[in-house]
Amino acid sequence: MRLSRYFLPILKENPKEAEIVSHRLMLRAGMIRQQSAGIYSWLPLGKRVLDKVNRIVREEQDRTGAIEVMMPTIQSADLWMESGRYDDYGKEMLRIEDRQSRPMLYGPTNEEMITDIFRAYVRSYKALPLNLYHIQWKFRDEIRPRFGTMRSREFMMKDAYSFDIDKESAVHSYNRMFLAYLRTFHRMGLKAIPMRADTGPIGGDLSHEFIILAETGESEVFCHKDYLGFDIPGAETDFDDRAGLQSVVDKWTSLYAATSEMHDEAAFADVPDAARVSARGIEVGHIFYFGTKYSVPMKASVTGPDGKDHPVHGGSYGIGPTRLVPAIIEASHDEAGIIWPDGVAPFQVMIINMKSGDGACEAACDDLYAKLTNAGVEVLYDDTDDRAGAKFATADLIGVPRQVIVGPRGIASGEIEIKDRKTGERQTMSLESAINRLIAER
Ligand code: P5A
Repeated sequence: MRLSRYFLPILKENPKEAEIVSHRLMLRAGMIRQQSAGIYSWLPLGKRVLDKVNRIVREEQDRTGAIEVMMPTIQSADLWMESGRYDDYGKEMLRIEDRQSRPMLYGPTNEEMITDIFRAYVRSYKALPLNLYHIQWKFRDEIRPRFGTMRSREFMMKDAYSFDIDKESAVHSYNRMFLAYLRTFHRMGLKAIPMRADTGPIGGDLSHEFIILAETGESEVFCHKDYLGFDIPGAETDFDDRAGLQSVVDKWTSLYAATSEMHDEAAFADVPDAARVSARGIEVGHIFYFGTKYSVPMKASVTGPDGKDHPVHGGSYGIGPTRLVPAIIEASHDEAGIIWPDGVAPFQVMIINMKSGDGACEAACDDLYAKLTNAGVEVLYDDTDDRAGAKFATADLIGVPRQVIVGPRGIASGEIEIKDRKTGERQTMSLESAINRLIAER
């Protein structure tokens, strides 16, 4: 992408409304625009990052055997009356009426709808286990939307729903998601700690929130420091291996970790002084096992091996992609701007032409741009006529991992510089070795 033809509305000034660094940087880097309280448009740079986040989420869901569907954002209130949650949900639910005065709502979550889909088609235990997920917008009329897309009213959620014949297999489905979440957040460069959590309006008694430690986090959390060094399950994990998965979950739940609602002072006091972490955190995922809470009132049952009817055991599993983007920035930035981890970077390489109008520089940049793009590298080429200083500032602000700096002095001897955004390290090399290296690193 040539910057001169792109849409990157960078802000020079710090926006006053932004209280935390991720919100400030997302606005300054032209990633999002607020349309009304807690409702945002995603501009091109933000959209690219959001797509990368969703790609990782999708790959890790698929790896466990979960299957992607797409449910609508607007739901009929009837389903919610069946489950009994229509009245419980309160003011957070945006209720609407269609032209026939039928009560509708903008979905804050989809347990009812997926249960309706399940009961329409599945009759036998032989179709189980089943886990269906989608990545879709949700609306919750939060009292205090704040921090940009971190807590918004309209937000994106990956929500998965599992169906099993009994509690034992439902716990295995829960464990599959538990491991998938560890892998998902790790691939985004985050250290997420599963913590025992309250189940709120979703229900059930087994639940973990996945929390990123961050000073600007909204929740108060307490955990053992060793979690920060635990190994992440590999891509070769066998998601059908019940005992194997259980042992990973046992390890990841063996030490103290709880959100403030579930905090137990006495148990925390048993954690050795030096290992006690009491901090703030951002909830990026939340998983629930709720048994037959929806299947009983909504009559979602299957015939078991015994020939009898069994209400299915369910769980639901949420990740917030539009919250993850600012969470990643909270964890990875410096004074100059964002530092994207490779897996979610909007572009892999940014080419900076230090002297626009200089024939040799332009020829070298065009050559680099064409060769890298043709090899499938995602490149943003700053071909504008801004001065070098402004280009450097933009590159640092938007945080593309590798900057290729092309200037007249270097080019005279066929050389360019590669700067690593994270470490600030610069290396001089020939145009050709730069191309080879950047293609190899793709
Ligand atoms: C689980 C999937 C649920 O709704 N039902 C379907 C269950 N869980 S949850 O904890 O309420 O939300 C799941 C994740 O969605 C993100 N999230 C938000 N992101 C931005 N703004 C919000 N207002 C918001 N509310 C929830 C979080 O990442 C949360 O873990």
